[in-house]
Amino acid sequence: MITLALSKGRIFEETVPLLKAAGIEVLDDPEKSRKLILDTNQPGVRVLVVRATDVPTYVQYGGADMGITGKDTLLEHGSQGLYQPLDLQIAKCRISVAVRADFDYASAVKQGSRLKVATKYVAIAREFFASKGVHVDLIKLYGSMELAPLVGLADAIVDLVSTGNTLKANHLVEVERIMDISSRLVVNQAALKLKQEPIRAIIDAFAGAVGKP
Ligand code: PRT
Ligand code: MG
Repeated sequence: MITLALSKGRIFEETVPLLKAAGIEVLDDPEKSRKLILDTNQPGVRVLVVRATDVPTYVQYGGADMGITGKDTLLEHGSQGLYQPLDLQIAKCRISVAVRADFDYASAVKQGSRLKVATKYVAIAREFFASKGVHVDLIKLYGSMELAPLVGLADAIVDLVSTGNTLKANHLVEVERIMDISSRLVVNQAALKLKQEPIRAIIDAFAGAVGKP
């Protein structure tokens, strides 16, 4: 049995065509079903529905043989024990610094001001600002980072941006692009040895389908 950990929403939706290329069809819709273990048309393959941030943990500890997760999540979680054979080029976005449109970020940085930064990505933010030599107080949030600068909780946020519409709707502007993000296939190292043949077949099928509509 091969167990694949996926999160609902954009990653699941963008993984469906890759699974199809591997001859795998998920039999339930995770948005409609309350099941957390989904059967597929292949008796030897099942899908676990987990929170996006939990995918690396399931794969690392062998609760799943493989999973699909954003580079943001991997960098924040760490990738110990995870084999990363493929960038799947799905769920693309970037991780950026954004501030209120009326906040002069460039001057604050130039003057060496201490910045209050709200983010779910404290490791990525800490490393980025350290590399720039900017002193920051990091405030950990679990969602809706865009709200923090609007109510004075923070001067800046570090968050994912894709269309930019969420920033715009909240009168925020992107002032730095930290890095481009896409989702990766991650595989449990022990599973790769024990179930080499079926796992290799899935990796190869995904590799052949990457970037194809
Ligand atoms: O939503 P939930 O709290 O359950 O978990 P999650 O946010 O971790 O999961 P999910 O499914 O929302 O995101 C999973 C992965 O998709 C992320 O880890 C990224 O790798 C990737 N991804 C790609 C994105 C986006 N694009 C994205 N735009 N994840 C989140 N967003 C959010 C962003 O945080 C911001 O609030 O969408 C908003 C901005 O979108 P635009 O289009 O308005 O710029
Ligand atoms: Mg989300």
